[in-house]
Amino acid sequence: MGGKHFIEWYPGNYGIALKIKNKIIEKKSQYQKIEIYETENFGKMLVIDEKIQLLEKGEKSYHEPLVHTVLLAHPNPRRILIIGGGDGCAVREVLRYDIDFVEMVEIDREVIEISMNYLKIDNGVLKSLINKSEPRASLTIEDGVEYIKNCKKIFDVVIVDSTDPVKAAKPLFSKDFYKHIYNILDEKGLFITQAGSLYFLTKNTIETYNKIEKVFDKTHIFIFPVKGYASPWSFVVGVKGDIDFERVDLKKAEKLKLEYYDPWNHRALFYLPRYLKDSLLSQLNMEASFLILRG
Ligand code: AG3
Repeated sequence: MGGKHFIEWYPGNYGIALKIKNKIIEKKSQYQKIEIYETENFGKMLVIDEKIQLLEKGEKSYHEPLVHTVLLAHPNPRRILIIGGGDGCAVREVLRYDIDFVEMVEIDREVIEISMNYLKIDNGVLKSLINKSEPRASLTIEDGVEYIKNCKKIFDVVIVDSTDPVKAAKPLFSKDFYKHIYNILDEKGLFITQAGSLYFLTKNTIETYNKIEKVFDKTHIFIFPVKGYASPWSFVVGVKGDIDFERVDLKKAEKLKLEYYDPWNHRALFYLPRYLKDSLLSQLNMEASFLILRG
């Protein structure tokens, strides 16, 4: 393959490669190495510690299933918390709803600054968080684990938009952290996290599911094809109280004009590949097995 390219390697010597025009910026923050490239066909690309975080043309294939599945399934999502998401795309999607407030907690200020100045796909939301000019949104620069431990507020939906479970993001995949999330949710609440590539980071997917399943009243797992990641990518949803995550509000969905996630086909999310069912079934208790199999 001629020309300059970027490859993210996954376990199994499997990689995702993109032709690039040039590197726009590289910066080492206190926590990680942050890079932005201009790609040939997908606009800008954000890379953290050699791992592709998003492609400008395609990021919605990740942020739509991450945000809209839970916001359309919750009967009245008013108070939202995002852990991570420094590029501003998740909060941009959340602000499309009629909410009371969204709070974003990001550990790395540099991700926000670089995204605001070089990526610029957040619709100006990051600037409004910093200027405090969006009354419905606020930003805290803090480790999500610490924040949640000391948090006295109550939320309807918690979204974890993190990097893979290494370095600073590792504790965001712990059972302890999930317990704290459960505690800051109202009596009815939803929690969602990305859980890695189903085929290439399977251990991450299964472990995340198993931990959340021990803490939440009901747990769902779904996969989605994401541009720029080794798809299918997995997401795990924890339900607290009486909410049916298999139903979404189609009236609300109408106005959103989504590109990738189709709320009219929400149930399709739960038809899992045999591969995932088999891996989960070999490790789960009977009740959870029933849930997985019923699809
Ligand atoms: N979410 C990043 C998901 C993990 C990507 N992992 C990988 N490429 N190995 C955060 C960025 C999007 N807001």
